[in-house]
Amino acid sequence: MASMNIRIPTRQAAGLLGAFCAAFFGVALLTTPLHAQTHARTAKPNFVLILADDLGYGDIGPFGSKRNRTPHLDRMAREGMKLTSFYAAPVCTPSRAQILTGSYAKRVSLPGVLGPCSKTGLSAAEHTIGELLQQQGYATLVIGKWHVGDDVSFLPTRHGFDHYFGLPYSNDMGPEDGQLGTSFRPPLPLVRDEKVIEEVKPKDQDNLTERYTDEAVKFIRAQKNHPFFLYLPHTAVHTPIHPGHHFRGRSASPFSDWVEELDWSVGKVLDTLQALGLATNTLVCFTSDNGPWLPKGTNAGTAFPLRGGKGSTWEGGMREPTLAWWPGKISPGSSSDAVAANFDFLPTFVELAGGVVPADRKIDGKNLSPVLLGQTKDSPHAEHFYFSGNQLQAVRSGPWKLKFAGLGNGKPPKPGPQEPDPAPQLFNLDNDIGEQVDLAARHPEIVTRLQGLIAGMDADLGVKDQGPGVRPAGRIENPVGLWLAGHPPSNQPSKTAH
Ligand SMILES: [Ca+2]
Repeated sequence: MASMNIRIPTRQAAGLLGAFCAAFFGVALLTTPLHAQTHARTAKPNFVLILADDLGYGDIGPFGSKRNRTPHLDRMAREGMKLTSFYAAPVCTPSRAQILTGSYAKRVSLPGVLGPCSKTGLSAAEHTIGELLQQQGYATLVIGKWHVGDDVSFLPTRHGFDHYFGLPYSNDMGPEDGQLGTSFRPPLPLVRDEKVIEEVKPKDQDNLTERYTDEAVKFIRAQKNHPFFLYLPHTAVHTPIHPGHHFRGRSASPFSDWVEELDWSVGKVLDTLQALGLATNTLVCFTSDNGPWLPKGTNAGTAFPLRGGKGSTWEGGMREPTLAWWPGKISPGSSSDAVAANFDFLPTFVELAGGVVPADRKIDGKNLSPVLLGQTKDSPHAEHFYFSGNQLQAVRSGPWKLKFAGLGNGKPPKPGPQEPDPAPQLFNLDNDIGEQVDLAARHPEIVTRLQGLIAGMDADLGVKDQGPGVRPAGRIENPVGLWLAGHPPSNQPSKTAH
């Protein structure tokens, strides 16, 4: 595989700034001992965020899986912290939008799954996690599934990442797979930075996890003396299921094989950090983008003991198996049930890097580092909201969850007039993590309090219309799809591509 050519324009700019500062503060630098300068340069922690796709709450050993062998994730939990009330969005695109912007997907107008040649994508006006860490002098790389827009203007290199390598959207969005009906589907593109370098055929998908992992290891080695942020959103374990040949057939099912390969990949990252002496200066987080895609049967994971799966606002759709590892900083074998969410990565990483999240717009994320570092057991969130697309369907405050829409186990609504939703249901998640016992009639005062929280969110982001807190997505009228130069697909972008 070709080695990565590191091109880092922001650091050239940082170099110019550094030269200016050195001239201006030259006397101070000359009087500072060299070892102190070196320490100041290396003190910023590195960040690695590993995201699985469609992996369920019960799919890894630390969260109770007996089906999938995950020794490396087991080790990550043993040496780090398990986050047991950590939330994503119910599907791919909004979940990634939350990670990148630190905000609810509805707030940044990316509530639904984007297809190839999408007219919408991540707005250039957002301060992404990559952009904010670049400003702190970090080298930034995305490897894997981006999925917040595939026009070049929406790609990672335009949103705060020095480089990109990966399949930019779901692995079932190529011509071989029928998930998107008749909408436009070019061959699956493998992209480096802003160029398609290969068409990914089904058999090529078998190699993706290994290739992503090789790129990750190379990047970490190349940046060992420089602060870095590696965002590694795997294609695994989204259908179609494609474990690598070293893993295929080694467990009970292809799905389990792929989980085990994903686990191997995590181990490679951890081992590389330790071999380079970077472990004590690197925060590694592992989570999933949404719950298991249950209708896929044996090709789906499990959210057990949670109710529901991908697409739903039951816990199984949005609560993810999450681990945080930072030897010497995060207490080994610890666990936190504090409510947290994937939009917390942005403020957490930026503040740990010594930066400040810009206050020119509302973001929903909070700095989780006091929880991770054992300074508090309390969640920074007084409440958490569950959206399905643009519809608010539930709210959680402490142990209490009020679910007032989407009560049909997450199945998509049938066309035509909809039946009115049944009465809101209230669950105590501390005692009833599987959302089986409706306590609404027993605790009307709690229902009323939670309904007040819903009213507050409705006033912010709106119900049917967009509220004042909604910011527009990026939009491009004539998106250029991703395909090999000189090899446009035979079918052209459809006017219905959204
Ligand atoms: Ca997903």
